[in-house]
Amino acid sequence: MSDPAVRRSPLEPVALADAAGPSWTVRLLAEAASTNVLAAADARPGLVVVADHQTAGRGRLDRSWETPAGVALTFSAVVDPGLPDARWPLLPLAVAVAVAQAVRRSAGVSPELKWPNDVLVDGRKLAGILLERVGPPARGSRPLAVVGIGLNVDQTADELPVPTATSLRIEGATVERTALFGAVLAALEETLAVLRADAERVLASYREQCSTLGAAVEVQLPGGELLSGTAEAIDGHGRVVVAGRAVAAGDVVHLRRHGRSPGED
Ligand code: BT5
Repeated sequence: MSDPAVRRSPLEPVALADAAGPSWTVRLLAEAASTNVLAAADARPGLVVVADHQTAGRGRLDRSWETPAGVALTFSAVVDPGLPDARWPLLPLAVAVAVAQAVRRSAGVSPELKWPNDVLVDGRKLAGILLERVGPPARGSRPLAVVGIGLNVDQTADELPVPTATSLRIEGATVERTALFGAVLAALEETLAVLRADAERVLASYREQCSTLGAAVEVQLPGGELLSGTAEAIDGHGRVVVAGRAVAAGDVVHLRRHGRSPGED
């Protein structure tokens, strides 16, 4: 049984700033429509906007991200990736690697990564990542990335919006949101530094954890076309290669996962 005091432990600005450390400026809001929208509107490297309750959380392609108050982490960190344009497509993969690392370290749960950047446990979604590019804010400066992360921490099954979701609590881990927040930001800084220095290392770590690799998949391409086949590789540009075709953007459905699908026991 969980302790209700831990379960509904509030986020608190000083504790969040301490957990984040000196590289970040944390802005905590009791409620916000979307932390990505707020962070993009005031994009400065190191700003992190956290909402204890996000009321209009955004997913990709006009989808939504839904979490109740007080039980999840929803935040957006503004970073200067310091990458040449050709390396930007690796950013979503690197953020997924960072979130997985933080979850492993703080919760002892080992997630898998679904291309490009879903963080799953046993086929169910634990975290979603929404990356947006802003700027460059001024002439001569570099574009920034708003890294939006939604992480299901303490939800019970009936607090999840879809049956394909899970939370750390459901996976048997009791974790303080504040500590996890600090761990995600630390892992993000670490992974971005590795990405700048040696992108192959991040790709290797991504491939190791990527459950899309080798799976039978269906990819909905941006134009609406459906591509089916085996996901054969994640190439050096972060693209998934399906039936011989390298795909840079699209929605992937895993058709079979080790002989079972999410929801099956
Ligand atoms: C994502 O989109 O996975 C990106 C989600 C990013 C959310 C963060 S929260 C902080 C920041 N501020 C924002 O406004 N957004 C970011 P996508 O791959 O499109 O997945 C969306 C789909 O996931 C929905 O259509 C639902 O099926 C499902 N979903 C919604 N809420 C969920 C949840 N809490 N847990 C698991 N799945 C969820």
